[in-house]
Formats: sequence, structure tokens, C-alpha cells
Amino acid sequence: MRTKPTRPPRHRSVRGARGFAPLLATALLAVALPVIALPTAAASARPASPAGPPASPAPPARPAGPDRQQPAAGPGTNFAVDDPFTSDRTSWWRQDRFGMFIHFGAYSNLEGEYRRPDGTVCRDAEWIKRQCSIPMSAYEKQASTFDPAGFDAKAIVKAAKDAGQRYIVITAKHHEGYAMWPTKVNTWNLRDHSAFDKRRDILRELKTAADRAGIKLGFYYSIWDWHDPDFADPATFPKYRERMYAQLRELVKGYAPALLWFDGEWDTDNPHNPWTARDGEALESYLRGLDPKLIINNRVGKRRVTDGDYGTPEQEIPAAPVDGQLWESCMTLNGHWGFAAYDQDWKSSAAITRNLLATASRSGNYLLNVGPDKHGRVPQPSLDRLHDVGQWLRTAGQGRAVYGAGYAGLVEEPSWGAVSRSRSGAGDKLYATVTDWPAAGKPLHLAARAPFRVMGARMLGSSQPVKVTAVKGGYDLKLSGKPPNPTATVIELTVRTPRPAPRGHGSGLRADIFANDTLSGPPALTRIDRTINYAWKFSGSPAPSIPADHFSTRWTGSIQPRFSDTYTFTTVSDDTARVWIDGRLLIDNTKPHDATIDKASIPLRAGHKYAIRVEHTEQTGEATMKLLWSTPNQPQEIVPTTQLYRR
Ligand code: H79
Repeated sequence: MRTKPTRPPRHRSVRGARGFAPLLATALLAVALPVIALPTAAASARPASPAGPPASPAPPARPAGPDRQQPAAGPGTNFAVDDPFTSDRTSWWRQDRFGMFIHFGAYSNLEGEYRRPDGTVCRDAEWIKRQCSIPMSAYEKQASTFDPAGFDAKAIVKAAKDAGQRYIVITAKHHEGYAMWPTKVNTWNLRDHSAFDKRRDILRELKTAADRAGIKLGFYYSIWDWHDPDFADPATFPKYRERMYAQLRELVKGYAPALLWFDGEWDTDNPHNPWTARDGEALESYLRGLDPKLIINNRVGKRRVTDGDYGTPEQEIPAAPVDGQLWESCMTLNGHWGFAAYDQDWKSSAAITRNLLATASRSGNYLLNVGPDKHGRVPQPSLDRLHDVGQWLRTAGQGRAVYGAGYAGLVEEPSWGAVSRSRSGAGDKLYATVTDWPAAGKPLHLAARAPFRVMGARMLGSSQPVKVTAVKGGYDLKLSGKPPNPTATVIELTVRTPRPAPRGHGSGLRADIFANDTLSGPPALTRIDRTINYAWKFSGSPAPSIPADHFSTRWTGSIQPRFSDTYTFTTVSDDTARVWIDGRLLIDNTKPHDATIDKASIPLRAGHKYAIRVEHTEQTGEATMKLLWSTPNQPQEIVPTTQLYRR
């Protein structure tokens, strides 16, 4: 079981934000959680997706709201909306790669410094209320003078565009609880508690400007709330939760955000945070009922691999693609999220650009923060850096290494830079971005993880030659002269990989479902499942006739790979999982666990059908079972229906 941290969980390893050295993979898994039984009102929204919805029947959509009268989503509910790795819903987010985070709130009005009545000064940014122990009355008093008249949505959107950022996420409400839109839920907001023009609504302004510029807009919303008197006490928390739902409804219905970015979901005190995994289940379900297109980060729940659509490493970049989930790294430009006048410790434009390249090369997104000052103006050092990154991306098509590009897979990550792969548009390309230019005569080595041929190579933005030689274990790239780009020089390689076997014509696996947790006796139900992509969470189960606890499933049939390659199978499971391919027990995690990733590899031949058997058991608590695959040539995805056969 997890102890109660007083601060958010950190990922296991932290990258020096200015460095370029790889990190260990982010650990986003297996967190044991206390279960507090709270009534939930989950509206299950499961839009049919062309990517292949799970076969279990969708329960009827229920009226949304935390209204305790509504029945909770029950047996038969699968909360997995689709496969975020391949769905249309997440497509823009997976392509766009680069976004702007904006931290702006009543804390911005202090610009990082609080002068106590005794004249001493305490510094912090968006945490200043708590870290400097500012009394609520004093904090409210300063907020009443907040007048961000200089907030210029068009200028901010222009800065994002100029940086090559394709989405914006702004703090609609941070931990301080202050709403940056004219919420009707309370008066602790920018219209009712400020010196700001009452006719203005900065979220509306931003939405309008972003729409005009073709930029997606998302809202950050903190669950942890330092201002609402009902937040901290579990007895009154439901009243807070009602208001939170009402605010989120205002945001979703009023501004049609593309994305919601939750925070403050962790167990903490001062004030105590009663948020539970069950609360997360209900909230995520409620939001998907409001707008099935929403993209939602994993802090909507308890920051686990099964929560929301994507993982959120903070101030760090995982060393490799994250298993089982999409991810986005959020990072500050200096040392703070909110404006702090005293913090002039800015990262260099080159470091930021290289971070973006490393992130894209591991199939991640980069959400880079700006913190406007008390007038609402983005600091000039931030604008300068954003402009530089955009300049790099615009130069000679170098942005192709980022937009629509992802994990290279075909090659090991080199020590001298990053390699991404893009199969969109101009063909199959590897983008090798060189940040450590080789000494004269020294080749750059690309270690191959799977067979591919290099059909052509060129340097973007330069006519300097690139000589490619096939060598043992991969290719050598010979460059000459000086690096044409001091930040990173992009070598575009046109590659060819073995042609995959044609798409299969499978329709799924046979599922034998048992109303016990030991796969015993005759199955209660037998059917075909199009994919193994299930998040039953606390309240769901494979079918209405199967209880939410104590059930198990055995899937059998065959699986047909499209490449002759080493396949890595990944499961996300809770409570237990076993996978056999071709009679070999590949994954064998039978000790009951919270949501956990397991993976194992096996060489397979294109077009052949291999016997597959997958077993999942659920005792109590949450339940999940997902089966993904990948090869050096095939990015992670839920094993698709077409490659699964009932026999
Ligand atoms: O919104 C931004 C942060 O305010 C929030 N998440 C990002 C996106 C965040 N919450 N916690 N943390 C980040 C890390 C917390 C670090 C802490 Fe501290 C160290 C909490 C207390 C000590 C930083 C330093 C915050 C206050 C002082």
C-alpha cells in the first residue's frame, strides 16, 4: 500500500531539465490505493470507434452528473473508450506533439513574492499561498486587486503559433481554487473577485483566438482545492465534488475544450485530499458522457497507466516510449510554472529544442509552460525562447522530425542525438537529429533493431553530403565540415522495410467468461471479443450477467502477425494475467496486483497463424485487461481485430 506523500508522486528518475542524457523509463504503474466506498454516478460513454470497439455490449448512456440518484455503471460496463494509440479521437494529439502550457491565476498577481505584515518576504509561484502560509483573508485581499488588463489572447496564440505549438492548455483553476472564467458556481473567480474588467472572459478570448488560428485549446483543472471549505473533510467532500462537476460542466459545455488536464489528484494534506480512484472512475466517465471526443490526462484518477488517456511525466522525459500508454512531458522554461519575477534561470532555446526532439523520438508530447505576469503578459525571455524553437522547426522542414513523427523503432537511440520516424506524407523517413557533431572522419553509427534499407539521405537546410554505409549491425553516416545548425542538424533518411503481410480478416478471439475468479467449471458466457482492451475498473465486468468482482476470462484462438520480426506483447492487467503464444507461456503474472504492465518478446513470421491463449482473473477492486503488441517496425497498439481469429 502506498503511504501518504505530502507532495505529488515523482517519477522514478528525473532528467536534468537542461541536459540531453537519457533517463530511465518512467514508472507509472502499480500503485496500491485505499478504497473508500463512495457513491458514484458514472455515465458510460463508449462511442463506437472504427479502430474496433470491444465486443461487450454498451450500456445505455445515462444522464450525466454526480447526482446520487443515478445508478452507478455496473456489471457489463467497459470503461475503455477506444485504443488511444490508434483512435481517431486522439489522432490530432498524437500528431501535434508540441503544446503550450499556461499557468495563470490569482497567484500571478503576487509575481512570486509575498511581503508579510512584518516586512519579511517569502517567495514562491503558484504554490505561494501554501508555501508562504498566506492567510486566506490576505490572499483573497490581494486577489481582489488582480487586474490582468494586458492579457492578450491573440498575442498568446500568436506566440504559440510562432513557437510551432499546436495546442494550448491553460489553468482554468489551480490548487488555489480560483476560477479563471466567470463560473456561476462560486464568486472565487476572475470576474467576481478581482479588479478586472467584468465584461471580459479570458478563457472565452483564448478559445476564440485559438479557434481562429487552428490551435486546440485545453483546460487544466486542479482537483485539490485550497479555497473551498468543503474540500478537505470527507464528510463534506461530496458537496465540493458537486461544485467541481458543475464547474467542469461549465467548461466543457461552455468552451468545448479539446482536452482536460487534471492535477492535484494525489494523496496529500494541508489541506487533506480525499480524492480516490473511485472518484476518478466516476469523473472520467462523467466527462466522456459530456463530450466523447475529450482527451483527458491520467491525473483525472490516480495517475496510473489505466487512468485517462495519457501519462504525465512532469519536468522529466522518459528514456523510451512508455509501455501501455501515450504520454506527454510537461516542463517549465525557468524553474517555476507561475510567474516569478525573481526567477531568471531560463533554459536555453537549444536545450528546449533538443528536449522536444528527444520527446518526439520516444512518441511523447512536449507541453512547455509560460507563466504570464500580473498584467497577463508573457515574459519576454519566454517569448524569445518560443520564437527560437519555432524558428528551428520552420527551418528547412526540420519540423518533420517532430510533427507526425514518433519512436524510430528500427534503430537504437544513438548517443549523438535522437532519431524519429515519420510515415506520413513524404514516405517512410527516419529523422536523425545530430546534436553532438562527430569529430572529422568519425562516422555516426545507427544500430539496427530490425532489417531496413536506406534508399537515400540528405541533410535538411544544407547541401553538405551525407554518406551512408551499411556496416555490421546497421549503418554508418559520414558527415563532413561544420554542423550547419548549432542546435541540431537533421539527417533525413528515406528507408524501406520488408513489406508486411496483408491485413488479416480475423474477427476476434473466443472468450470464455467465468463467474468465478479461478477459470473453473463451465463458463457462464462464451462469445467473440474483437480485441482485448478492457478497463472494467471497480464497477464494470465483461457482461451484465457477470458480477463486478470474482470473475475470470480465457481467450483462445490464433493470432496472425504482419511482419516477420520479434513481437513484444504487453499486458496491462489487474488482478492477474497469463499469455501463451504458440504454446509458450510468455506472460505469467499470477500474483494478484494493481494495474501492472508485463511484457515479453517472441519472434514470429508474417502471415502465419499462431495459437494464442490469454487468461485474466479478477478477485476484488479494480479490473483491467489489455493486450498490446509492437515490433521495431510496428508501434505499440492494442492487437487489432483483423489479426485475431477464434480458432
Ligand atoms: O501545475 C504545476 C505545479 O504547480 C503542479 N503540477 C504542475 C503541472 C505541481 N504540484 N506539485 N508539483 C508540481 C511538484 C511539487 C513539488 C513540491 Fe513544492 C515541492 C511541493 C512542495 C515542495 C514546489 C516547491 C511546489 C511548492 C514548493
